[in-house]
Amino acid sequence: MADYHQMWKDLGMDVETHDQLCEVLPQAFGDVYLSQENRPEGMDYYNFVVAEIHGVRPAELIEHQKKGGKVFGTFCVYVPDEIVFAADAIATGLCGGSQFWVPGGEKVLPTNTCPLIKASVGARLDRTCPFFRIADMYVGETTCDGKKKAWEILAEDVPVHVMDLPQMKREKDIKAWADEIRIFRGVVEEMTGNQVTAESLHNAIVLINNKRRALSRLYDLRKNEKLPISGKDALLISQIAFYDDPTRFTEMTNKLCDELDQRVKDGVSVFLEGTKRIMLTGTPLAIPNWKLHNLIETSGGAVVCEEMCTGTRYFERLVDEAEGTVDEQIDHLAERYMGINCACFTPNSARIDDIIRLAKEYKVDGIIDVNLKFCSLYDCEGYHVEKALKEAGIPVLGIETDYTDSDAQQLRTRISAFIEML
Ligand code: BJ8
Repeated sequence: MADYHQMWKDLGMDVETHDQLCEVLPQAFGDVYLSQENRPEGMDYYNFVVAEIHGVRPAELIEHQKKGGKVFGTFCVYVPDEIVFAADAIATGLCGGSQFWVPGGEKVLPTNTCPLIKASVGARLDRTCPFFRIADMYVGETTCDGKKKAWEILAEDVPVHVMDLPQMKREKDIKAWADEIRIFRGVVEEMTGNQVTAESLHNAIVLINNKRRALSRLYDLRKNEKLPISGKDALLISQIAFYDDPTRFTEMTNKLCDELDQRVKDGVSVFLEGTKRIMLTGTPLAIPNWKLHNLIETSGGAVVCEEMCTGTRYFERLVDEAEGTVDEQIDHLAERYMGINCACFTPNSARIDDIIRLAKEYKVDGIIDVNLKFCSLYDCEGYHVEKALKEAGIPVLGIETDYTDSDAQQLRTRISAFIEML
């Protein structure tokens, strides 16, 4: 990796502590990713992105800022990137997926907060992630209680705008979300000094839809009997989608899909025949959380789909691309985004329907319902998920875990036993 120490210093980072992270990440990535056999050549791009994770993209964001541009950090798939890009700004995902940042979050949050929140707060307060330093403004949302309180803590250190996400999906709630997007537009326009116009918003909708199309193409390829790509690799691509340049990401993902199309034609699979097809459902797996995919794919299973925010919830369904006024297009955004099924909604039965549909589409043998420790939303919803799956005759295993490796052995035993009985 090139030397980015000066850039990190200029960002006010704790470079010494950050060096410790830089030391362990390549090893972890090598163990989990580079050890795989017969990986598609197109994965070279994503390997490069991870190898330079705190270098290349941060440098691009800083370049954008030097030209007067702004960067917005987001934490949830309900926040519409389109508004940000339409104002000539850049949106980047900020969710923390490493245990490295958790102790920093625990200094200000109760221990029994989910690791995703603790890691995100720790990455900011400990000054050990360039993305968290670069963002001019954080965009929070009122999804779960832990996040709501985390925004208040982060707001002491960085400008935060919170979007009030409704928790039901009645007509008035969709209208309310459209209003929140209108308020967000005003905030973004003020911060950037740029206008969101009908034309720029239309272009941004097409830009982000194209990213969704590429991801959807990638996931469709995982529906094949012979899997041209591992679940681990697909997860990595989903994670990178949150912060890479959308145009380049779309291009590289489509290029990879061309290679995978050829693999399908040639009958190439990265798994042995008879490998059990597993779908994951539940809380998101923020980068670099590769723990479960690694355990499953080294225990006789192949992950074929993630009904997660780092998965289908991120890209399914497009925003209507019909041209119109900014207001009309914002209504289209609200409709698309309110179609995401997060456990913070009640009722959330459409998520159960999604899970059953995806299980059929991806021909899964079994489902692992994953819950990040202390996420009571997904934990409670697990009751309905597991009940519906049992009724549908789809085997399910419920798992609760965090970012540490302390339960890896125990999880491996449970996952192996589950896969064996499929
Ligand atoms: S749309 S899943 S990205 S809120 S895991 S922080 S819910 S306590 S991340 Fe999420 Fe948006 Fe929903 Fe997706 Fe809270 Fe649960 Fe932690 Fe979570």
